[in-house]
Amino acid sequence: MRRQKKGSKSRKGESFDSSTIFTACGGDDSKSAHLCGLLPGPSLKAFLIASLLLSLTVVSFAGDVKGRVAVSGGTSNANVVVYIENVDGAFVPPKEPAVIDQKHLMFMPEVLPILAGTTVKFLNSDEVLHDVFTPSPCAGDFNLGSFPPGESKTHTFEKPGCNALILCDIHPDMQAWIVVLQNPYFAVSDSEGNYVIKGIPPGTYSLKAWFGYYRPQSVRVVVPKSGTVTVDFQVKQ
Ligand SMILES: [Cu+2]
Repeated sequence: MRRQKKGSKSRKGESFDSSTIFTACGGDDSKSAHLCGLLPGPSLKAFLIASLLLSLTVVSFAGDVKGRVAVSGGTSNANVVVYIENVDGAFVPPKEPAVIDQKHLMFMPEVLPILAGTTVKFLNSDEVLHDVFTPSPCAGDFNLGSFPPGESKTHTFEKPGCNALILCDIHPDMQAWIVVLQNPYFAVSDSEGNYVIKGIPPGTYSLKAWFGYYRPQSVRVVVPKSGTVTVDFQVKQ
């Protein structure tokens, strides 16, 4: 470590007392050398914390991807999931569950992308019984049974790449999709087809657009260290 003059300024503008650092870490004082690394003084601690914060700042580059999705033959451009297929790293699912409500005999939302490991809470805000189940093997082919108004049931979706079809055994017209993804860099298009994915680590990725039974689209995208890349899609049956 380079010796600093007493009272010199760090890069974060904090003043360090170099005598404290060198007393704790030996320097010219061989008697105290054995303490180095075991009992850092307050100034050394502050220096290490400042260095850590600085290094975190350096790696926090991120870019955005946005665009517009057109659904061929559709009456709306909503509910297309646009996502980065794979991003290096392990991502921790949110502690709070995602929510799908059942209201007016519909699942709301009808398309829900989630990070793998996320728990989904199914509410019943109607005045009738609902029964939530999936025939999708990747989601465990579960049936949560019927439950009355005001109650809820939960299920955790573990497998990335699983597109789970969610149905109600009582109302055959009810349908939703839960799209389980490897990372949190995803978005759902609004009725105009607009989407935006923010804060993506810079790199080259496969960007995908998914819409139910339509053919999935895939393009290569280079996410910059800052700024926005625009990618439009047209999804077809
Ligand atoms: Cu139902």
